[in-house]
Amino acid sequence: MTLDQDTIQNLAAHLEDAELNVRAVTKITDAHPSLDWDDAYAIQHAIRLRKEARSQRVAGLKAGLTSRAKMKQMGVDVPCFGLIFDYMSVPNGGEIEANKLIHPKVEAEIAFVLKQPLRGPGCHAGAVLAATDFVVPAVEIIDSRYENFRFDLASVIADNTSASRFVVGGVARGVEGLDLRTLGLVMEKNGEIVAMAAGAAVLGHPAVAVAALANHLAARGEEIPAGTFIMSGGATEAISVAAGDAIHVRFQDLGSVSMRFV
Ligand code: 0L1
Ligand code: MG
Repeated sequence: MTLDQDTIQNLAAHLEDAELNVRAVTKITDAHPSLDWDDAYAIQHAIRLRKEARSQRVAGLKAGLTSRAKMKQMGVDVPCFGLIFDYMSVPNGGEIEANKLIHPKVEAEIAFVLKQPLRGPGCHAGAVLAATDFVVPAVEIIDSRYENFRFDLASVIADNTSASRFVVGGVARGVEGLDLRTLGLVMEKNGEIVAMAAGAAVLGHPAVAVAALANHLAARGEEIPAGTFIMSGGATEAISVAAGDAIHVRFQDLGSVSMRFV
């Protein structure tokens, strides 16, 4: 770590204010070029504490930048991990107020709910599947607090990996008999197909992203508790949306997820 506690608290306030005031800021590594990933996760944790102090609760965990399409889009080569809060949840088919977001994008994801805890190091996809209660289809709405989505990995981790809203839909299914690698998904924006992928786009298998999260937490002495909801990362590149747009994503075997931006 390179930052002192005061700087971590100030940067957490700066980034959370950007979210709450719907105002983009420059990436924080411009002013703090030595900021490393430990600093970034410490800032993310400080944002968590600020939200919890206002009675907002963690609703789940997320892996981000887990597909080649997203890594290429964002110019990075490793995943990142963040937190999903209760106020970010939008019902399937619901409306999202675009003026509460800076420059939202949507990405289709497979989400896992665990029936057993997962602990690294050495967690792997097989252990994730054995610990999975069910999977559900989901769409994450990301909204980087950085101008023009211009950031580096440390900046985006500190910004809670652009977490903003999420929609869960379709049907919940146990993983027996499901091949999450070949499970296809098609995203439509205003009735036009804008993205397609298969589960394997996420690190070869979406369960690998969940295992990577367990291993990441293990390095901090934490595990993923039973019952945790985990978004495994966008299978496609993220698609920009604005007021007036309708998004509909069909997932093979899992039903669909939709929302409207108003
Ligand atoms: O969910 C994610 O893939 C994290 C995205 C963070 C970077 C971005 O805002 O695109
Ligand atoms: Mg995502």
